[in-house]
Amino acid sequence: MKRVEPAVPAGSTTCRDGRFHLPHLCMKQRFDLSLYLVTDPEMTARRGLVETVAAAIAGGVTIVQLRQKDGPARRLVETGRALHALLAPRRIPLIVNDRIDVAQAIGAEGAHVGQDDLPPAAARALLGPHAIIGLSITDERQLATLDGSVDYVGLGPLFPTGTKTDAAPALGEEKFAAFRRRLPLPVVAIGGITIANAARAIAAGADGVAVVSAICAVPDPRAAARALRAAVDAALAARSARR
Ligand code: TZP
Ligand code: MG
Repeated sequence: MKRVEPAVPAGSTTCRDGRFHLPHLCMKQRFDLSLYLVTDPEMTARRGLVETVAAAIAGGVTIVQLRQKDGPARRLVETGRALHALLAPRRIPLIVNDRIDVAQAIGAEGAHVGQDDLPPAAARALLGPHAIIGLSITDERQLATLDGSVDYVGLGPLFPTGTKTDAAPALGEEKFAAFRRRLPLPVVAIGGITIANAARAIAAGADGVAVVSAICAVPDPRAAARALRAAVDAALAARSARR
Protein backbone atom coordinates (compact mmCIF):
# COMPACT_ATOMS: atom_id res chain seq x y z
CA MET A 1 0.00 0.00 0.00
CA LYS A 2 1.28 3.45 -0.87
CA ARG A 3 2.50 5.31 2.21
CA VAL A 4 0.97 8.73 2.57
CA GLU A 5 3.47 11.26 3.92
CA PRO A 6 2.02 13.98 6.11
CA ALA A 7 2.02 17.45 4.63
CA VAL A 8 5.04 19.43 5.84
CA PRO A 9 4.41 23.14 6.31
CA ALA A 10 6.65 25.28 4.06
CA GLY A 11 9.96 26.20 5.67
CA SER A 12 9.63 23.73 8.52
CA THR A 13 11.89 20.95 9.72
CA THR A 14 11.22 17.67 11.51
CA CYS A 15 12.39 17.82 15.10
CA ARG A 16 13.46 15.03 17.40
CA ASP A 17 9.98 15.06 18.89
CA GLY A 18 8.73 13.91 15.48
CA ARG A 19 6.71 17.08 14.96
CA PHE A 20 7.18 19.72 12.35
CA HIS A 21 8.32 23.09 13.56
CA LEU A 22 9.74 26.18 12.02
CA PRO A 23 13.52 25.77 12.39
CA HIS A 24 13.88 28.31 15.20
CA LEU A 25 11.48 26.28 17.33
CA CYS A 26 13.24 23.00 16.72
CA MET A 27 15.60 23.25 19.63
CA LYS A 28 15.06 25.03 22.88
CA GLN A 29 16.80 28.32 22.42
CA ARG A 30 19.38 29.04 25.09
CA PHE A 31 18.12 31.87 27.20
CA ASP A 32 19.91 34.48 29.25
CA LEU A 33 17.91 36.03 32.06
CA SER A 34 20.45 38.80 32.82
CA LEU A 35 18.25 41.65 31.64
CA TYR A 36 14.64 40.67 31.09
CA LEU A 37 12.39 43.37 29.65
CA VAL A 38 8.67 43.08 30.37
CA THR A 39 6.73 45.38 28.07
CA ASP A 40 3.90 47.66 29.15
CA PRO A 41 1.54 49.05 26.50
CA GLU A 42 0.67 52.25 28.38
CA MET A 43 4.17 53.21 29.47
CA THR A 44 5.42 52.75 25.92
CA ALA A 45 2.42 54.37 24.19
CA ARG A 46 4.15 57.66 23.37
CA ARG A 47 7.35 56.24 21.95
CA GLY A 48 5.73 53.04 20.62
CA LEU A 49 6.11 49.57 22.09
CA VAL A 50 8.17 48.16 19.24
CA GLU A 51 10.37 51.29 19.14
CA THR A 52 10.94 51.03 22.90
CA VAL A 53 11.99 47.40 22.56
CA ALA A 54 14.31 48.30 19.67
CA ALA A 55 16.01 50.90 21.87
CA ALA A 56 16.23 48.43 24.76
CA ILE A 57 17.82 45.83 22.48
CA ALA A 58 20.47 48.37 21.52
CA GLY A 59 21.08 48.85 25.25
CA GLY A 60 21.54 45.12 25.88
CA VAL A 61 18.33 43.38 26.98
CA THR A 62 18.75 39.61 26.78
CA ILE A 63 15.11 38.41 26.76
CA VAL A 64 11.75 40.15 26.18
CA GLN A 65 8.26 39.41 27.47
CA LEU A 66 5.14 40.69 25.72
CA ARG A 67 2.75 41.48 28.57
CA GLN A 68 -0.65 42.98 27.93
CA LYS A 69 -3.57 42.32 30.21
CA ASP A 70 -6.39 43.42 27.90
CA GLY A 71 -7.19 44.64 24.41
CA PRO A 72 -7.97 42.79 21.20
CA ALA A 73 -6.10 39.54 20.60
CA ARG A 74 -5.64 40.53 16.96
CA ARG A 75 -3.65 43.62 17.93
CA LEU A 76 -1.58 41.60 20.42
CA VAL A 77 -0.64 39.12 17.70
CA GLU A 78 0.35 41.96 15.35
CA THR A 79 2.52 43.56 18.00
CA GLY A 80 4.01 40.18 18.89
CA ARG A 81 4.87 39.44 15.28
CA ALA A 82 6.57 42.81 14.91
CA LEU A 83 8.57 42.15 18.08
CA HIS A 84 9.49 38.68 16.93
CA ALA A 85 10.77 40.03 13.61
CA LEU A 86 13.05 42.34 15.59
CA LEU A 87 14.22 39.81 18.16
CA ALA A 88 14.55 36.49 16.31
CA PRO A 89 17.49 37.52 14.05
CA ARG A 90 19.33 38.62 17.21
CA ARG A 91 18.55 35.33 18.98
CA ILE A 92 16.76 37.18 21.75
CA PRO A 93 13.84 35.02 22.90
CA LEU A 94 10.32 36.43 22.91
CA ILE A 95 8.14 35.20 25.77
CA VAL A 96 4.39 35.86 25.87
CA ASN A 97 2.74 36.50 29.22
CA ASP A 98 -0.40 34.45 30.04
CA ARG A 99 -1.58 33.89 26.45
CA ILE A 100 -0.45 30.51 25.18
CA ASP A 101 -2.65 30.94 22.10
CA VAL A 102 -0.91 34.20 21.24
CA ALA A 103 2.53 32.62 21.81
CA GLN A 104 1.57 29.90 19.32
CA ALA A 105 0.20 32.36 16.77
CA ILE A 106 3.38 34.44 16.91
CA GLY A 107 5.79 31.49 16.93
CA ALA A 108 7.28 32.94 20.12
CA GLU A 109 10.06 31.09 21.91
CA GLY A 110 8.04 30.69 25.07
CA ALA A 111 5.38 31.74 27.53
CA HIS A 112 5.26 32.99 31.09
CA VAL A 113 2.45 31.91 33.39
CA GLY A 114 1.36 33.05 36.82
CA GLN A 115 -0.41 31.19 39.57
CA ASP A 116 -3.87 31.87 38.11
CA ASP A 117 -3.00 31.08 34.50
CA LEU A 118 -2.77 27.74 32.71
CA PRO A 119 -0.62 25.34 34.75
CA PRO A 120 2.95 25.08 33.41
CA ALA A 121 2.40 21.46 32.35
CA ALA A 122 -0.57 22.53 30.21
CA ALA A 123 1.48 25.33 28.67
CA ARG A 124 4.24 22.80 27.94
CA ALA A 125 1.79 20.35 26.37
CA LEU A 126 0.47 23.08 24.08
CA LEU A 127 3.79 24.72 23.16
CA GLY A 128 5.95 21.62 22.92
CA PRO A 129 9.28 20.51 24.36
CA HIS A 130 11.31 23.34 22.86
CA ALA A 131 9.36 26.21 24.35
CA ILE A 132 10.79 28.24 27.23
CA ILE A 133 8.27 28.15 30.07
CA GLY A 134 8.47 30.62 32.96
CA LEU A 135 6.44 30.58 36.17
CA SER A 136 5.80 33.43 38.62
CA ILE A 137 6.19 32.61 42.29
CA THR A 138 5.49 35.07 45.06
CA ASP A 139 5.51 32.96 48.21
CA GLU A 140 6.82 29.64 49.53
CA ARG A 141 3.45 27.87 49.40
CA GLN A 142 3.62 28.16 45.63
CA LEU A 143 6.72 25.97 45.46
CA ALA A 144 4.34 23.05 44.94
CA THR A 145 3.30 24.53 41.57
CA LEU A 146 6.83 24.05 40.28
CA ASP A 147 7.22 20.96 38.13
CA GLY A 148 9.45 19.59 35.39
CA SER A 149 7.70 21.76 32.79
CA VAL A 150 9.19 24.97 34.15
CA ASP A 151 12.47 26.37 32.75
CA TYR A 152 12.86 29.45 34.94
CA VAL A 153 11.12 31.18 37.82
CA GLY A 154 10.12 34.84 38.09
CA LEU A 155 10.47 35.53 41.82
CA GLY A 156 9.07 38.65 43.42
CA PRO A 157 8.16 41.33 43.96
CA LEU A 158 11.63 41.82 45.38
CA PHE A 159 11.08 45.54 46.08
CA PRO A 160 7.82 47.51 46.27
CA THR A 161 6.38 48.31 42.84
CA GLY A 162 3.68 50.62 41.58
CA THR A 163 3.45 48.89 38.21
CA LYS A 164 1.42 45.83 39.19
CA THR A 165 -1.46 47.01 41.32
CA ASP A 166 -2.36 43.51 42.57
CA ALA A 167 1.22 42.50 43.32
CA ALA A 168 1.95 40.46 46.44
CA PRO A 169 3.87 42.24 49.24
CA ALA A 170 7.54 42.82 48.48
CA LEU A 171 9.77 39.97 49.72
CA GLY A 172 12.81 42.10 50.51
CA GLU A 173 16.33 40.82 50.01
CA GLU A 174 16.56 38.49 52.99
CA LYS A 175 13.40 36.51 52.21
CA PHE A 176 14.20 36.56 48.52
CA ALA A 177 17.65 35.06 49.14
CA ALA A 178 16.29 32.31 51.41
CA PHE A 179 13.54 31.48 48.95
CA ARG A 180 15.91 31.51 45.99
CA ARG A 181 18.14 28.91 47.66
CA ARG A 182 15.19 26.49 47.58
CA LEU A 183 14.64 26.90 43.84
CA PRO A 184 16.53 24.43 41.67
CA LEU A 185 16.11 26.57 38.53
CA PRO A 186 17.33 29.84 37.05
CA VAL A 187 15.60 32.74 38.79
CA VAL A 188 14.85 36.23 37.55
CA ALA A 189 14.00 38.84 40.19
CA ILE A 190 11.08 41.17 39.50
CA GLY A 191 9.44 44.12 41.18
CA GLY A 192 10.77 47.63 41.80
CA ILE A 193 14.14 46.96 40.18
CA THR A 194 16.07 50.03 39.04
CA ILE A 195 19.61 50.89 37.95
CA ALA A 196 20.33 51.78 41.58
CA ASN A 197 19.26 48.46 43.14
CA ALA A 198 19.79 45.88 40.34
CA ALA A 199 23.09 44.71 41.84
CA ARG A 200 21.30 43.98 45.13
CA ALA A 201 18.94 41.59 43.29
CA ILE A 202 21.93 39.66 41.94
CA ALA A 203 23.63 39.67 45.35
CA ALA A 204 20.41 38.13 46.74
CA GLY A 205 20.83 35.21 44.34
CA ALA A 206 18.94 36.21 41.18
CA ASP A 207 20.38 35.19 37.82
CA GLY A 208 18.97 38.32 36.25
CA VAL A 209 16.52 41.17 36.69
CA ALA A 210 13.13 41.69 35.07
CA VAL A 211 12.01 45.28 34.69
CA VAL A 212 8.99 47.13 33.40
CA SER A 213 9.13 50.81 34.37
CA ALA A 214 12.92 51.09 34.60
CA ILE A 215 13.00 50.72 30.79
CA CYS A 216 9.44 51.38 29.53
CA ALA A 217 8.75 54.56 31.50
CA VAL A 218 12.03 56.45 31.06
CA PRO A 219 12.95 59.04 28.44
CA ASP A 220 15.95 57.05 27.17
CA PRO A 221 15.24 53.28 27.23
CA ARG A 222 18.51 52.49 25.49
CA ALA A 223 20.62 54.28 28.10
CA ALA A 224 18.55 52.72 30.89
CA ALA A 225 18.99 49.22 29.47
CA ARG A 226 22.71 49.82 29.06
CA ALA A 227 23.10 50.97 32.66
CA LEU A 228 21.01 48.08 33.99
CA ARG A 229 22.99 45.57 31.97
CA ALA A 230 26.29 47.01 33.20
CA ALA A 231 25.09 46.80 36.82
CA VAL A 232 23.89 43.20 36.39
CA ASP A 233 27.00 42.03 34.53
CA ALA A 234 29.28 43.55 37.17
CA ALA A 235 27.27 41.96 40.00
CA LEU A 236 27.23 38.55 38.29
CA ALA A 237 31.00 38.76 37.71
CA ALA A 238 31.60 39.72 41.34
CA ARG A 239 29.45 36.81 42.50
CA SER A 240 31.21 34.24 40.35
CA ALA A 241 34.61 35.59 41.51
CA ARG A 242 33.53 34.92 45.11
CA ARG A 243 32.62 31.29 44.36
N1 TZP B 1 5.15 40.93 38.53
C1 TZP B 1 5.56 41.11 39.77
S1 TZP B 1 5.99 42.72 40.06
C2 TZP B 1 5.64 43.17 38.47
C3 TZP B 1 5.18 42.06 37.78
C4 TZP B 1 4.75 42.04 36.38
C5 TZP B 1 5.78 44.55 37.94
C6 TZP B 1 7.20 45.00 37.92
O1 TZP B 1 7.25 46.31 37.39
P1 TZP B 1 8.40 47.32 37.74
O2 TZP B 1 7.98 48.59 37.06
O3 TZP B 1 9.66 46.77 37.14
O4 TZP B 1 8.46 47.44 39.23
MG1 MG C 1 -0.22 35.89 34.39
